[in-house]
Amino acid sequence: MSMSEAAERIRERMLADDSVRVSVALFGQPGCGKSSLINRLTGQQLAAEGVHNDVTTERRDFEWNGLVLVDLPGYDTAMFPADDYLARFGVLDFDLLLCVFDGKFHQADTGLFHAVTRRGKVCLFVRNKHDTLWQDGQELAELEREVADSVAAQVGERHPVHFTSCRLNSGLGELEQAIKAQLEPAKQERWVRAAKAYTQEFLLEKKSLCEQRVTWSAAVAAASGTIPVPGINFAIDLPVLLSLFRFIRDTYGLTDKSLATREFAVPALAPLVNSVVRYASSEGVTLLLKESSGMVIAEQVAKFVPLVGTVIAASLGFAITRKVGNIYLNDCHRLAEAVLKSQIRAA
Ligand SMILES: Nc1nc2c(ncn2[C@@H]2O[C@H](COP(=O)(O)OP(=O)(O)OP(=O)(O)O)[C@@H](O)[C@H]2O)c(=O)[nH]1
Ligand SMILES: [Mg+2]
Repeated sequence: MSMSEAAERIRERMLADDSVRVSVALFGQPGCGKSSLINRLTGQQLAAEGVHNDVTTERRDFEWNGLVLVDLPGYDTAMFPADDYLARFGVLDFDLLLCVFDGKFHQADTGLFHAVTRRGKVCLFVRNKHDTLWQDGQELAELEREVADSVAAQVGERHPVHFTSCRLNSGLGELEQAIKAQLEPAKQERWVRAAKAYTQEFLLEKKSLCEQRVTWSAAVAAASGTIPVPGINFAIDLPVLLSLFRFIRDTYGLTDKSLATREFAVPALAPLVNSVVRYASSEGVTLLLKESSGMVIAEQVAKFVPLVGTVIAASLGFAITRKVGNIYLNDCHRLAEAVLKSQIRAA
């Protein structure tokens, strides 16, 4: 396989991965925390949360990094009767549904649950506001059992109930793993890219997807390089490297907007935040390439032959772009890890 054939195959594979979408719809009584969950699962401020009761009257889609979270209006109401609800809101096209409730489980939510599960859709129960689950003289585990019992009584069979708190950010990591387990492999990858990490394990899953992307992007950048980069003695496709950096930032949720939040405004993190922002521009990548090119010798070629072919694996351009991609990946990972640790400590 020639260098350009190998690169073309890898490019197609990356495009295919990038076109995968995951859609998760949420339904439940007004105020149970659907908007808050949408924001917690993505780690982005997408939906308006509030104490006001603006009852959802239309389907609302919130999109982040290939993940579509859909806020569904009430089922079987005067406005949206049961008979055309599924077709009207495209309910059977979603990958998964979440039936969200707080307080007691609501009889009104069983109708949609039955309508979708009868048609082979997966619907998980989420009891949000776990922080409010409290009863004088009763153990938490006992209260949780009662919630699961009331779901079983309403629905007619036992189902796992996922307990979350958007206030304390608890239970979200478990819910994310439960959602992931229901998706096919390509969609699982998309889910890992888009969902916010609440555990160290999830962060490491993100890292391994990024490592693979670094290797592929380095191969394509080295193989399709046409414009010489000043200061290095071979051509590299810079836009490919820039999209790699965007991929890594998005996977870790390190957007400009989230970097401006107070979680990142810690003096000790400033150097990492600066690197993550600075190297994501053309000038920044070029600088990083120049700084790193002296340090690289074409390395462990054999390891990469199955992934990118012999010619690319042996090229200096591949070794250097891989090196640069991994430097950027490590900065992003360290930053995300530091913030996650401080969030876990604060909880
Ligand atoms: N204590 C506590 N409050 C929560 C939790 N999740 C959400 N809330 C609060 O509950 C209120 C309603 O949350 P939303 O996320 O707006 O609920 P919603 O289901 O989107 O509401 P509608 O859009 O009106 O149907 C807000 O004041 C949230 O701050 C939680 O886990 N614990
Ligand atoms: Mg809402």
